[in-house]
Amino acid sequence: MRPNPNRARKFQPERLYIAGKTAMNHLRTLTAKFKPQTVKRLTQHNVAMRPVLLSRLYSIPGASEHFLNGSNSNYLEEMYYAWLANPKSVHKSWDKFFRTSNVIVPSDSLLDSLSPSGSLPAVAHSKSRTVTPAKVEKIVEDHLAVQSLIRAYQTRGHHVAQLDPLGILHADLDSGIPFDLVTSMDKLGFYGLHESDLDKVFRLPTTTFIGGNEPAISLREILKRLEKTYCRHIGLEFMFINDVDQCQWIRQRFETPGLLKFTNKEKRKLLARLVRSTRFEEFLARKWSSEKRFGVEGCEVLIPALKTIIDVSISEGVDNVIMGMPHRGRLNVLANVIRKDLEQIFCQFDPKLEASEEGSGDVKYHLGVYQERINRTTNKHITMSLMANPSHLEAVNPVVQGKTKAVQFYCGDTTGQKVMSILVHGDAAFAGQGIVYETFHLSDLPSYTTHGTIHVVVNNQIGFTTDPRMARSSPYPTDVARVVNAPIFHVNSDDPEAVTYVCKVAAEWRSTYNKDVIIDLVCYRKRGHNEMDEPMFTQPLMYKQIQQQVPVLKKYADKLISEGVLTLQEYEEEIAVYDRICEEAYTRAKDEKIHQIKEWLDSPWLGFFTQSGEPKSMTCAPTGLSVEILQHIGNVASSVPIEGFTIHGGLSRVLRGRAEMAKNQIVDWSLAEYMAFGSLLKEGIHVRLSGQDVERGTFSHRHHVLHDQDIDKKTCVPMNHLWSDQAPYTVCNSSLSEFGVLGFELGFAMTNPNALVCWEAQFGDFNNTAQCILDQFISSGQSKWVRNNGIVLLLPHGMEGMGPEHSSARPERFLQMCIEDSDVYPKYTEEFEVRQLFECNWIIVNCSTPASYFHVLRRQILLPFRKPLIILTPKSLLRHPEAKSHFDEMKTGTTFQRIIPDEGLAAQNPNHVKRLIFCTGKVYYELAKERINRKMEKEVAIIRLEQISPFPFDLLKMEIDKYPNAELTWCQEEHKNIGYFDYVRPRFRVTVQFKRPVWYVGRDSSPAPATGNKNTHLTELQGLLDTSFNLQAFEGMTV
Ligand SMILES: Cc1ncc(C[n+]2csc(CCOP(=O)(O)OP(=O)(O)O)c2C)c(N)n1
Repeated sequence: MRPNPNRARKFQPERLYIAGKTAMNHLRTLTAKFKPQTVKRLTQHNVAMRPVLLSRLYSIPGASEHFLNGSNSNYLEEMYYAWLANPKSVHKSWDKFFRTSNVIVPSDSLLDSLSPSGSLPAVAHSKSRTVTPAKVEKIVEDHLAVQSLIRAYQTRGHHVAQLDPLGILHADLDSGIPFDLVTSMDKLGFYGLHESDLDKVFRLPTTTFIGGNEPAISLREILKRLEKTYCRHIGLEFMFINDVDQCQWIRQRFETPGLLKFTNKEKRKLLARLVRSTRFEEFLARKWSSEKRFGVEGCEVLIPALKTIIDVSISEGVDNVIMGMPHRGRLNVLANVIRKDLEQIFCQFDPKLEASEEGSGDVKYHLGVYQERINRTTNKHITMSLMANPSHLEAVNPVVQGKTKAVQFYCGDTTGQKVMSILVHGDAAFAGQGIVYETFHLSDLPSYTTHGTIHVVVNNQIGFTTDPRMARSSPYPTDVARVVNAPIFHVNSDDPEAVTYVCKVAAEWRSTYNKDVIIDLVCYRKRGHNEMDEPMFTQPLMYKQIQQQVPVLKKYADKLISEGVLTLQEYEEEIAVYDRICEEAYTRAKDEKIHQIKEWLDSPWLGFFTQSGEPKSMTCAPTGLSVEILQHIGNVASSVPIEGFTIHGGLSRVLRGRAEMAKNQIVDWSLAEYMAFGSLLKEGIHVRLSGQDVERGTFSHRHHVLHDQDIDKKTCVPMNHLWSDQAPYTVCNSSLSEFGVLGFELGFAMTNPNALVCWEAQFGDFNNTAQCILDQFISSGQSKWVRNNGIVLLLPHGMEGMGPEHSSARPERFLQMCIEDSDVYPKYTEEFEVRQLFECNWIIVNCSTPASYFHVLRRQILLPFRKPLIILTPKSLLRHPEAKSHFDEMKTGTTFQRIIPDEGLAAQNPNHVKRLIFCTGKVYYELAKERINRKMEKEVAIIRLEQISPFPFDLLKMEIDKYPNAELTWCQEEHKNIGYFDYVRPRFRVTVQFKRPVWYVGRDSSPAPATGNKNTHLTELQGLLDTSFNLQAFEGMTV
C-alpha cells in the first residue's frame, strides 16, 4: 500500500467513534459529510416515502443543511432501525448506505450466530418476527460501545503495556490506568456493558484487524486480543497520525492474529545475535575491567534490533545504510552490526599504541567507520557507515541526514529506496536536545528529506544520574516525534521477539511510506553511566532490582531450550564459538603497533587523495576564467531562459541591470557569485546553496529562483540553464534552523569532494545557534577524525547601524579557533600559500570585492584538499557603487589575492607614506572615501586583508617593508574585543619582529556587537575615521 501524494484528504469514519456517542450521532455526522451526489440519489429514492421531509428540504430558503442532517435525523433513525430489523425492508440505496457507511452492520451470518439470549433478538432476522426499538437500540449501543472500546485500546493501550523489563517503572511516567481500558470487569460498565456480555458476538469495524478472517467475535475474545496487541510487551502510539491508510497499515501489522510468530530458525538466529551482543561486552569487561566503554548491558537487544532493521531494509532494496549514534553500545554496534574488525576495536584499548596520522584523534566510542561488505542474510553487497560524532549528544543527527541526502543525490536515489539512515538515541538526550526537533523538521522538506529515518531509542530510563521524571515533561522521551506524524513503537527490551517484530515492521513502514519511525527500546542500564560509575548513590532501589535481573540472553536461551528450539549444549557451543573469535582477535590486536586513524574514516573520498591519503599536489590552478565564459554566464544570469514565463517588474529591472553590467564587463556581488557557481557547474562540480531565504537572498540581491507571477509554484532556476552538460545546481530555502541546517550541509559536504556546498546564515550572528556544529565538527573535525570537509559558510557581516543582532558574524570566534601559531613567523617555501591552507583547520576570508569573492569560491574547489571556508559576506556592499569588479580581475590567469595592496598615489611614492592602514572588509570603502575627502592619498596607504586566516604573513611583510617610514595601524569597524584585532595583533608583531608598533583604530570594547542607536553608530564611525587620518593620534604613546 503506497501513499498517494495526490490523494485528497479523505473522510475518516473512524474518527467519528467517540466513546459514549450514539449511532445516530455517528450517522448524522457521517451523512453531513456524505458526497452531495449520494445524498441526492438517496433523496430521489426516499422522498416519496416522506413528502414532509421533501417539503422541509426545499422550504428552507438558502439553507445549506440537507435533509439527512440534524433536524431531519428522526427520519434517518427510523430508516436505520427498520434496516437493522430487516435490511430488505428499505430501499436498496439505503441498504447500501448503511452497509458501506461503516456503522454497525449486523450481517445475516452474525444475526444467525447470535445466541437466543444474545444482544440481537432473533426477530431481527425475520420479517415474521418483531423487533422492539428498545432492543435494537441496545444492539446499536453495545456495538458502538465495543467500537469505542477497540478505539480506546488503539489509542491508549500503550499506557498500560508492560514495557519496563524491571517491572518497577512506567515508561510514560504515569502509574494511572486510563479509565476506558478494561483492565478489570467492573470497567465494562463505562461502556454500558456487563460481564454477562462477554460471550456475545460483535461485528468488528473495518478499523480493526483483531478478528483476522472472522468478521465477528465475542467480547471476551475482543478484549483478549486487544490486550495482547496493545498491552503486553509492545506499546503502540500511532493514532495521532493524520492519515487513515497509515493507521490501518499499522493496525493490520500488529492486530492480525498470529503475526508475531517466529520459526525455530528465526529464533536461533535471534539468540545467536544476542549471544554476540552479550558476550562482546563480557569480553571487554574481562579484558579491560577499568576502561570506560559505555557498554550496552541492559539493552543487549539493540544489536539484533539494528540487524533486523538492516536485514529487512536491504531485502526491500536498500544497499547503503548510514548510521549515527551516541556512546552507549557503540563499540558493540561497530563489532556486531557494522562488523568492524575486532582487533581494530580492541587495539583502541591499548594506551601505548601510537597514532599514525597527525591530529588529536578521539576516544574510541566517538570514532566513525565505513565498511563495504556482503550482508549475510540477503547475500547482497552493501555499504555501511557509522558517522564519527562528538560527545555532544544528538548533534550528529542532522549531519547523518545531510550525508544520507548527499549519497542519495549522487547515486540518483530520489525516493530513498537505496540509501537510508538510522539514528540511535539515548532517552534523556532524545527528549532534551532541541536539535532532535530541528532535525525532525527537515525530514519532509523536498531538498532535505532522506525519505524516512529509523530512530532507535535506547531508553534505559535514566540519563547519567537523572531520573526521567526530572529530565522531561513529556510522558515518553519520544513524544517529539509526534510533530512529524511518525509512529512510535515502544517495546520491552527483555522480549527479543517483540523487539525483532517491531523492528521488522519499522523497516517495512519506512520502505512503504518513506517516513520516519521510532522504536523505543525500553530497557535498563546494567551499570553506572559508565563502567566506573556507582549508580547506587542515586538510584539505589532501581539498582537493587537491576542486580536481581536475569540477563535477557539467559532468559531467552532458557525459553528456547524449554521450547525445544535448541539444546543447552548447542547454546553453550554458540557462546564458545564467539568467545573464541574474540580471543583470537585479542591476540592479533596485541601485534598492532600503530593506530591508523584513517581506518576509522566514515566518509572516504575514493581517488581524491593519493593511496597514502596525501593531496595529489601542493598547488592550486589559477582561478580566473575566459572572458567568453564570464560573458555567457552574465547573459544567462540576466535572462529568463524559458519561454512564456512572467517575472515581476522589479526583477526585470534587476535583470536589465545585470545585462548592462555584463555588457560592460563589470560584476557586482551577486553576478560574481553567479560566475563562480556557474563556472564550477560547467566543470562538473555540483553546487548546493542552502539556508534561510537563500533563493532570493536575504537582501534581495540573488534571485536564483524566478517565480512566475501568474502561475502558482511555477519557477525557473536560470543557473540550471547554463550549459547542456553542466552539473546540477541546487538552491534551497531551508527551515528556520541554524544548528540543524548547518549540520545537514556539513554532512552533505562530507560525501563528495567535487561539490561546492554552501550554507548561508540569514545574518552572520545567527551562526551562534549552530555553535556546536562549528566547534565540534567544522573547526576540529579533521583533527579528531582525519576527515576533510570543504563546506562554505556565507555569513553576512558588517556594522551598518542595524543594531546589535544584525551586525556581527563574530569573526573573533572563528579566528580564535584557528590553529596557526600566532607567535611564529612561518618558514617561507615556494608552496607557501597552498601549504599554509593545507595546514590550517579552516580558512577565514572577508572579501572586499566581487572578484575576490569569485576567486575564493573557485579556489575552494581547485585546491587539492578540502578545508572549511568561512566567508564574511557583505550587506551594503551588495549594492555599493564602488564594490564592483571588472572582468579583467577575473579573467584567465588571475587568481585570488590574499591581500589587496594600495595601488594609488601612496604606492607610487612609498617612502613618503606616513601611515599604513590595514583593514578587512567593508570599512575599506569608508576609509578610502575619507582619505579622498581629506586629500591624504599620498600620506596614507590602505591595505586590505582579503584572507585573514591563514594569515598572509609573507605578503604583509612585503607591504610593510615597502613603506619604511609609515606608522602601522589596524583599523576595524568592530569593537575592540570583537572582530580581528586580537588575532592580527600578535601576527603583525612577529612580522615586524616586535620592532614597530601596530596601533589599534576602532570602536572601544563592548559587550554587545553593535549599538542599537543609529546616531551613536555614526558618531562611532566618524570617530574611527578621524583617528585613522589623524597622523598625530599615536604621538608619544608607547605600546
Ligand atoms: C549535549 C550534551 N549534554 C550533556 C552531555 C553529558 N552527558 C553524557 S551522557 C549523558 C546522559 C545521557 O543520557 P541518555 O540520553 O539517556 O543516554 P544514556 O547515557 O543513558 O545511554 C549526559 C548528560 C553530553 N554528552 N551532551
